[in-house]
Amino acid sequence: MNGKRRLLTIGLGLLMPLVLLAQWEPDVRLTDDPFESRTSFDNAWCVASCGAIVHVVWHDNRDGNTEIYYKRSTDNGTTWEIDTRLTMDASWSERPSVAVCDSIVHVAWYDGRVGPPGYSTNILWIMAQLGDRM
Ligand SMILES: [Ca+2]
Repeated sequence: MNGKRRLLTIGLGLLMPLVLLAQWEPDVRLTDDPFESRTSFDNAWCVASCGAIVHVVWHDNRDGNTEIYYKRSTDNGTTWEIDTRLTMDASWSERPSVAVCDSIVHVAWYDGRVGPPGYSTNILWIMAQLGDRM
């Protein structure tokens, strides 16, 4: 066994107990409307956190067509603020992803509002400062 392989084996051996000992908290229901709520199909980042602040984005059609929604917790998910609708357009808005850097939150999604109706998919983006209501 060469030196790098031995070091990797030792590193994995040290990390494995930490992974096995991870304690997951109970499930928390974040949406409560009669329509389907979905995160992105392609496993994009639908959750981002910075410190104790956790941001979640998803899409659902509670308002008659798919829209992007956002929810935030400022206490590591113990409590959650109300849902915030980020898009207000009659065309579909789906598959959001979220990123956070310091106090800036970025949300991108794909949307049918630009281009020929029903045929065009475009990427839209929005940002907010922490503390702002999105
Ligand atoms: Ca829409």
